[in-house]
Amino acid sequence: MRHEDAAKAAVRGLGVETASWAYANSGTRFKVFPQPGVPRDPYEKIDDAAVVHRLTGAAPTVALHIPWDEVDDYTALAAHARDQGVRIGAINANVFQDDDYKLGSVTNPDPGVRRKATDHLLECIDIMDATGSKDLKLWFADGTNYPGQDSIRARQDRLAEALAETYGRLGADQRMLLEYKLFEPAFYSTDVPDWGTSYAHCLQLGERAQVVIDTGHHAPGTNIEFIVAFLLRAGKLGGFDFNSRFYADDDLMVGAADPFQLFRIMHEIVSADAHDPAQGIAFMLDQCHNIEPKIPAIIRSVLNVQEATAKAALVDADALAKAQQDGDVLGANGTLMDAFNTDVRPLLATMREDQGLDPDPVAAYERSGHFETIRDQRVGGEQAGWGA
Ligand code: LRH
Ligand code: MN
Ligand code: MN
Repeated sequence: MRHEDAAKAAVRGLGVETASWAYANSGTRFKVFPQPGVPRDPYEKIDDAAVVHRLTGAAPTVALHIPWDEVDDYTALAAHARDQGVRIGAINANVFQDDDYKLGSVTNPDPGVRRKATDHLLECIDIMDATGSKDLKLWFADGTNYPGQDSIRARQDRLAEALAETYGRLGADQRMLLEYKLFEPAFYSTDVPDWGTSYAHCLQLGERAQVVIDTGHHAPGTNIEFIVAFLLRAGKLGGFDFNSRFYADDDLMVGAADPFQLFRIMHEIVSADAHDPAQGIAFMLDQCHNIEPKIPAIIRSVLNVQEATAKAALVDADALAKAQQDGDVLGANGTLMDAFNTDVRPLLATMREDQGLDPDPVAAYERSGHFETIRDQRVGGEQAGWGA
């Protein structure tokens, strides 16, 4: 297969999961700027996700966050998604916005609070059963602010206990995806601060526990593609929360701040054939669109992932392997850079035309009149519950 055909094939198979909360109003702790036309309930968030999928052909699933997306009937919500042409993706558990969780959720020193938190994780598995979701995504805000505030070791024991109980409740075809984050909201110690901690817990839990890499959750300068390569080799990479950052957990559009980093990540993925959907890696977006219009920003983000994937698939693998084997440092690096520096937009435009899509999904959205419709129909849209 020609490199260009291989690139198109790699991109065509890739599904990017969008996040329900990205369609709702969000902001920083300083201010939320409400936007016209944002969804008023989870049903409308799914409607927006379906618009993104219709225009890109590449966003077939949408992640929920519970209780932000709480509804009476999850079977009905999943049916609504199906009617709109999308499916429910990961169920994200939220154990970080209740007064009881001031000192932590599953690692709280109070066994009653730990019970409440673990019960919420179990409830999220009920929602997976009702919606057909295969992934339980866990991120814990747990940690401490002051040295001596709590026992770091005891908190690890409590975490392991809650994870084991939750893992035991998973169905045979369901996974637990454990996300880590360097710091925030805890500032002194975080209970799952890095991939090593997540990996160690997942290893102990079993095959269906895997690590999620949120690209915004690392110290500046961290080599994320190394983490990708390591976890892939160990069979422990469950997926990504894609976004980009300049300083901390900025949650900006993936590929906006550092498209080269996204390319390097996708190079590790493509060179291990892990973009093949059969490998089960979840390519999710975890972003907030605080000042830019949300649906076009999410479309742009999907395209950014596609562009990085196409470039990664254009890497001349034979030439790279030969240069590496020969110790040709400049040749190897040049092979990678040739692919990165290729403008893949024309290739992706023709791929979309072959798929019966508009070659420019952002422009197609602007022309569609969808924004004007939701602006007029939806009054009083929801806040994501994030950064309020
Ligand atoms: C935490 C996080 C996690 C949450 C989401 C809203 O910073 O990345 O994935 O579920 O943000
Ligand atoms: Mn995340
Ligand atoms: Mn985050």
